[in-house]
Amino acid sequence: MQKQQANITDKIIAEISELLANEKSYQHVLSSMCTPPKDIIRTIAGLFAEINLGDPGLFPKAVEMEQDVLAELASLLNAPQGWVGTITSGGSESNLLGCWAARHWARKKKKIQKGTILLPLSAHVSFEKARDILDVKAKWIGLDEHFQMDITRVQEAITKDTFGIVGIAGTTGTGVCDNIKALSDLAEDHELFLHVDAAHGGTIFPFLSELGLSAPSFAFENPGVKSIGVDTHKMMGGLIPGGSIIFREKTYTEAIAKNISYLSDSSTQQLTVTGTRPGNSVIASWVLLKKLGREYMLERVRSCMENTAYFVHQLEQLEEIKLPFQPTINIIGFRCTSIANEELAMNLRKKGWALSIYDQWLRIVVMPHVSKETIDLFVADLKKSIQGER
Ligand code: 0PR
Repeated sequence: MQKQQANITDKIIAEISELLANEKSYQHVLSSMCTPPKDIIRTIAGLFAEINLGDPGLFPKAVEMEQDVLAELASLLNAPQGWVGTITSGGSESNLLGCWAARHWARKKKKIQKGTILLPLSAHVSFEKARDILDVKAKWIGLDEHFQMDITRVQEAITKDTFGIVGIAGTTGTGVCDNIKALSDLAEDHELFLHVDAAHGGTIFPFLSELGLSAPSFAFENPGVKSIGVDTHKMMGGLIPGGSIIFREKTYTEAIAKNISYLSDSSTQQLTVTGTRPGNSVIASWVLLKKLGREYMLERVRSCMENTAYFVHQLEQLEEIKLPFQPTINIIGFRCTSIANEELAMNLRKKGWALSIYDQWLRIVVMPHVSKETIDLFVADLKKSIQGER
């Protein structure tokens, strides 16, 4: 009977493997902020699949593990005593929660019902969703020559209708960190809620100075910052879905926090949009942050930064290739002087590469799966594409 069961399992897995055979393995993926998990994380995904953090009373130890993970993240973000947070489904949910908190705070504190939030043009699309869901107004601010939200333009855009600012620590397109200190000063001066989207950069910037690289100040050491989102399913290598949001103090979660009277522990509050939440993702983050710890993250960031420098060096050898910015983290942009971006991208896609097309450049994210060998293979194909080989 057991043998029969094993045979059925093997058969189904073989069938799925065949179905997905043509899905991209990460080998040629240069467009993703996700990366294949370590074996221990894969094992955890299966072993703890039934743990649901949406019903904390059933899984009190897992709830403690969530708090442990949040405490590790809060410490990376220099969160002051009194912070509160939650694990989310990723950057989009964290951004929605940050904007939701800001809207509520503005209604209460500033009596602004339907105000405006200022965002950099580099903001992730999740903020457009947040604007629509929350029914607020958004004003997009242009970038300066460093691809940062232009501080002068932010200053000029602030009116009595403005209730919040969003700064990005590691933009999706360039990896640049906005000038959070200047945004924080403006937020303090004009009494605005500043949310920082550190979905990608939040697990990179805290390690750069130890690696001898320049590290911007992006977190709670800036007093205007009221909430920060950091993903666990990006650079950290946690399970999908996994993100987080940390608030400076509990008051900012007033609108979001919900007690659910019929749950097995009705004293705990949900701070998320989602109800049922995957415990295995939180346990995976717990292993990465508590068991593998700082050494693991440092090594991960170090090797991605080293490979980014190697990648940049290889690209700079090609006369037709121009880099619109020098990478500050593991995100590279490039364009070709002789071929339009779309055509070049299509050409490379035909050769099996996945990379992202932006208005003025093609984007590569140098995640842990992007090895030097992969970079060499890609650069060889890029050379062929430039030389006109289809
Ligand atoms: N904030 C920033 C700065 C982001 O870059 C992203 C996603 C988000 C928020 C939203 O995060 P979630 O996707 O977790 O909700 N950035 C990547 C992007 O849009 C997400 C991604 C990941 C896309 C893997 C493709 C892919 O293969 O480019």
